[in-house]
Amino acid sequence: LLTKTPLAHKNPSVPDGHSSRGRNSPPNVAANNEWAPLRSVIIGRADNSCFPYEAPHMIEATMPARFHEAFKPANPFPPEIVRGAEEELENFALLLQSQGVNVFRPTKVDWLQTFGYTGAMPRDGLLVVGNTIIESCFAWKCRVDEMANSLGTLLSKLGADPSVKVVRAPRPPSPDTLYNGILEDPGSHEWAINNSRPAFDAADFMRFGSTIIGQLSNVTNMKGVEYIQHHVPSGYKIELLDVNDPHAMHIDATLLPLRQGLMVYNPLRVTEESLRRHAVFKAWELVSYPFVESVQTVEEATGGVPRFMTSAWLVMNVLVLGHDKIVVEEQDHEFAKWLEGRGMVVLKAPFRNVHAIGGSFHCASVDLVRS
Ligand code: DAV
Repeated sequence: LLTKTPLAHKNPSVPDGHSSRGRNSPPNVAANNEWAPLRSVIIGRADNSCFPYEAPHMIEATMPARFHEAFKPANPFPPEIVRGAEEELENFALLLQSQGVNVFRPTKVDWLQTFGYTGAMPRDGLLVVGNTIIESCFAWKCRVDEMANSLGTLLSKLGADPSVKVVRAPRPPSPDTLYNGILEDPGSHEWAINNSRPAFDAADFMRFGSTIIGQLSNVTNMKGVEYIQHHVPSGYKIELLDVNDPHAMHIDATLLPLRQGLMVYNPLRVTEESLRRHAVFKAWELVSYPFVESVQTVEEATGGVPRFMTSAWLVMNVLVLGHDKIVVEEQDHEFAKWLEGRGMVVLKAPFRNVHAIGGSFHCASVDLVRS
């Protein structure tokens, strides 16, 4: 007997890695650290990326000075960079698939049309804690619809699983008062936003089991921290790290946990003493990034591809696959060698064009399942 099964409507840009859960099937969302074996991940998409457009004081606070004039409305990144970045992301996705990781990709979006920025940096927009996905309450106006446009279909699919909780961001109030005046925090930093509504980028937070280490920044305020604390599953607690960086935006070029008990940190931004104040690091080995000198000069070693949006500390923005495996940019030889000396297995991939658009392997991914 032949039964006709209707084919589910599929978005061709999102591989169908998601299946409805049976009793013993693996979870669709479950991750509470940065180093357990990666099983399922979102890898960003670079197509049609445009320079973000924000208030001048925000661009001044967060973006490299020599590129400020590029941050204007309807200004696509150079086409050869976007093409190169999309190839690199595709290659990165295939590399992860070859390692047995289930990979999802965002929907292709015309960011020029939507006055948006990119689909290449999903880490900024989604914080996965346990079975819960929290969408960022973006400070940047050009990013408010980024998750809906690029990952809305996937979020709806994942949210249909009763074991998964998806917390979509509320619309910012109108008018949005976030940029009216600056916020002074007790650490006497001055930030480009105030505390008038919750604002955060997920990339200002890193998971260390039940402790989530975060930072206040030019895109993350105290109301944002309280919002996340309210939505994480019970038992998880956010602690704010004292970070010395007036340009702060995202913590993932500041901290790099390699495995349980071993973390590399950026010595220009945090001290071992400030890290030790957090009980979660009590038994950890904390290693200052070993090549500070070469980071200062790496700008010349990017093969001529400009880094429009980040510092050279992007070298630390790498993805740990678990079992001591790590993906590192293929030209970062010195760091790769050092990691191997610490017992890591280094997989190399080209990513210089993605760097130009605003991040490296950690920024370009969102782990959905680590087990
Ligand atoms: O240069 O520290 C790296 C992370 C961007 N999402 C920096 C920022």
